Amino acid sequence: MAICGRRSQPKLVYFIFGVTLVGYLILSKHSSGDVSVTHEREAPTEREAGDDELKKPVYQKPPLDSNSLGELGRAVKLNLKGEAKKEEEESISKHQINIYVSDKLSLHRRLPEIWNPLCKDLKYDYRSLPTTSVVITFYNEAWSTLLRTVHSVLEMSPDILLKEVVLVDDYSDRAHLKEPLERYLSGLKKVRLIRATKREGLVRARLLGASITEGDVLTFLDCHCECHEGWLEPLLHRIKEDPSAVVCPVIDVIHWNTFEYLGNSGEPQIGGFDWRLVFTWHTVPENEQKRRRSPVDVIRSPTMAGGLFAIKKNYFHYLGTYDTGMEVWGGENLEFSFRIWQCGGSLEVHPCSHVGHVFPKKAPYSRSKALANSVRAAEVWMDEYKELYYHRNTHARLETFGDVTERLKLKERLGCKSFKWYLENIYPDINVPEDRPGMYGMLKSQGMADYCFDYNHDEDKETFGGRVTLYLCHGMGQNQFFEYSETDGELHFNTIEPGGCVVGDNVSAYLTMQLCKKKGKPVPVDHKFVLRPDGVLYHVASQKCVQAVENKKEEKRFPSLLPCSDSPYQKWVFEHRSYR
Ligand code: LR7
Ligand code: MN
Repeated sequence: MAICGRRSQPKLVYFIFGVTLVGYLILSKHSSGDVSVTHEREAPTEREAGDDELKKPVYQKPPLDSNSLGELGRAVKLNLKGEAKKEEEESISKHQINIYVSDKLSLHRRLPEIWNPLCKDLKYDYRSLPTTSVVITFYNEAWSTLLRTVHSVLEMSPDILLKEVVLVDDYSDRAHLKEPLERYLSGLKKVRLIRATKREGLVRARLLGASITEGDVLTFLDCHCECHEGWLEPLLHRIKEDPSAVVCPVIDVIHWNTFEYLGNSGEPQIGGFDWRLVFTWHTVPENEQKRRRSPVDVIRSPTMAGGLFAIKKNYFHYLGTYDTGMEVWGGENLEFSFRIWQCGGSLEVHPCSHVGHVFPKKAPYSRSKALANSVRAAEVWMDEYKELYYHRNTHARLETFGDVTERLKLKERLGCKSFKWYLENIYPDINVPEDRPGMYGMLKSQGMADYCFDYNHDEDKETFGGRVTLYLCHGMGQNQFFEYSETDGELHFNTIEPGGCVVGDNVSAYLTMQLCKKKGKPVPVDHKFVLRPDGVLYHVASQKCVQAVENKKEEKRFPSLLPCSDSPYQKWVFEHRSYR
């Protein structure tokens, strides 16, 4: 890619909410660059020729060199030694992404074709689709992941639909994102760069970007994405059809270490949440499958992951954009999801729109603000259900979260529906815990002082089947948060969704964690317990009682099923505390 002379046009930009955000903006609307144009397909028929003309991207991808690393989304495995190995490791610890590998891949690589074959048959009336501005914010992103995102948008989006790409630098401090980036971008059509003058966090950075856009639709992307063929049309088409639809692409995984593109043409997953307000993925529920007439119809989703979606610009404003009291990272995705549904919109995933996202090994920067952001979401949208969240996250109730009166006024003004309505109509599959007084919190042994039920759930592997143990009570919820449902007789481990249930085994005497039954289905008999007023926890199937047992050899403690007695080791009590 040639770097052309810089033709920038500085311009002051005022943040819509009157904050002291002044950005420096590079506009390069000229066409330049010696990008090679290739025609790989056979000569099209006449009718298609018109279509092909309209589909023409801003830039064509350079000719395919299928031998080059990572082409077509293939995994890259370098057997590095010595200095190179060290460099690779350093790049991982700095970015939590293997940037050493990323740097070796083409910024223009192609992806494998992974969409549902039916998607290819969808026809769009390009002239009548709304235009879009793609907004990408970044904070200290590596060069190659950022620019691969930009090129991928330019090369995968029809020129007539893409108004511009607006990049927002959220006050990064790395040298490559300063002058070198400006120089590089000035050689690209339709790309604008704007800089925040302090760290704004992704919410305000996105709003800063949105405030200068000119397209009809805002499309947000993270700064380490790659767009699949045909990613944009379905989003815009759906919004044209229903201007109150907020539409997400299917998010495919780009592996942080190998850059393999892991997508598939099967049914995509949709978003949910658990009662700690953690975003979760789910398969499409039956009732939604029934509602859809075709595998290429949109899928309604209770929540979104947050980073990748398209929304009509004026509808975004109508809905109150974002909660500008949210800092850095986290919480805004659930807040926005609740708001979209409760205030009359719909949130959908389009199975024909695929975008890859590099999921880092772990968080590359501090995300400590996420808690306050989640509390803001809970306070504004969850009504009395916020208590379920606070029970499971004892720190949350004590967190200072600022002022939300403006957001509550917005809710009032828009006449938004209740959280109860949202749960019943939009997310009927979620388990709503009962949280009856004295039946949630840590489940503490009476005989074995200060030991509580504990389950170590490996969230990445979504492991079930492990043994429930006893561990020193810590009172912080999380691994020690259990809830007894009187209705079902189930002991829920409520930090995971779909919920974990404690299950007793007659033979081994173990209590293990299993996936709970689906909502509305009969309770399996080995899930059933009776919590008696005297603290005895009786397991119905085995007719035994739960006893605190110490395994001296292993120095471990377990709740186990033993014949009932009046031992204090068979007495349990729920305790709920708040700690600072
Ligand atoms: O202070 C910041 N300023 C920023 O501009 C922090 C971040 N950012 C940028 C950042 O450079 C990136 O482009 O904001 C974007 C999102 O940050 P990431 O990539 O660190 O977030 P993530 O991918 O780990 O997290 C997901 O959840 C976030 C909750 O706040 C945001 O909604 C992200 O956009 C979202 N990403 C996705 O939905 C992609 C799929 C991941 C999943 C699930
Ligand atoms: Mn991301």
